[in-house]
Amino acid sequence: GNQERTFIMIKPDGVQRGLVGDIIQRFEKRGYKLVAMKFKQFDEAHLKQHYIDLADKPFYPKLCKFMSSGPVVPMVWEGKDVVKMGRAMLGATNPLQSNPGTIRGDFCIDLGRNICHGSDSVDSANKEIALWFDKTELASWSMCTGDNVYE
Ligand code: DAT
Ligand code: MG
Repeated sequence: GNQERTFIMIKPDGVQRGLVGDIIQRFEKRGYKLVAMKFKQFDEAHLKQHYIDLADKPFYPKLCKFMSSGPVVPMVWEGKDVVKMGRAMLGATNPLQSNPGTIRGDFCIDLGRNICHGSDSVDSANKEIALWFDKTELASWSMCTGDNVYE
C-alpha cells in the first residue's frame, strides 16, 4: 500500500560531493514522505552488518571501510511502491550502466563511488530500517499532500 517504506542512504562520496540536497529533493518532489533521517559517521562494524549479505565478496572489506570513512545520510522514505521506485530512481549498481536521469546516471562513474544506497526488497528494507533506526526515531506524521499525490 501507500505505507511501504524503504531505506535510502547517501554515501560518504555523495556527502563530500555536495549532493545531499539534490538526492533528498528527488524523493520529496516525487511525492514520497520522509519518515527518518540522520547525518552521522558510523563505524566499520555497523557497515559490516549493513552489508552482511555481501560478506563473501572480495570487495566487502573495502566497501565497509569506505562507507565508514565519513558521514552518511541514512533515511527512511515512505509511499506507494517506494522500494522498487527507489531502486529505479537510483539507477543500476554500476553507474556506467545507469540511465541518465537517475541519481547514479546523473552524478557518478565508478562502481565503488556510486553515491547512494537503496534497499533491494521490502524484506531487506525492513531489516535495514531496524538496523539504522530506533523505532522512536521514525516520525509519525501526515503530509499535507492530501488527494494531490494519491488518487
Ligand atoms: P546496490 O548498491 O546497487 O544494491 P550491491 O548491493 O550489489 O549493489 O553492492 C553494494 C555496493 O557494493 C554497491 O553499491 C557498490 C559495491 N559493489 C558492488 N559490486 C561491486 C564490485 N563488483 N566491485 C566493487 N564494488 C562493488
Ligand atoms: Mg544492495
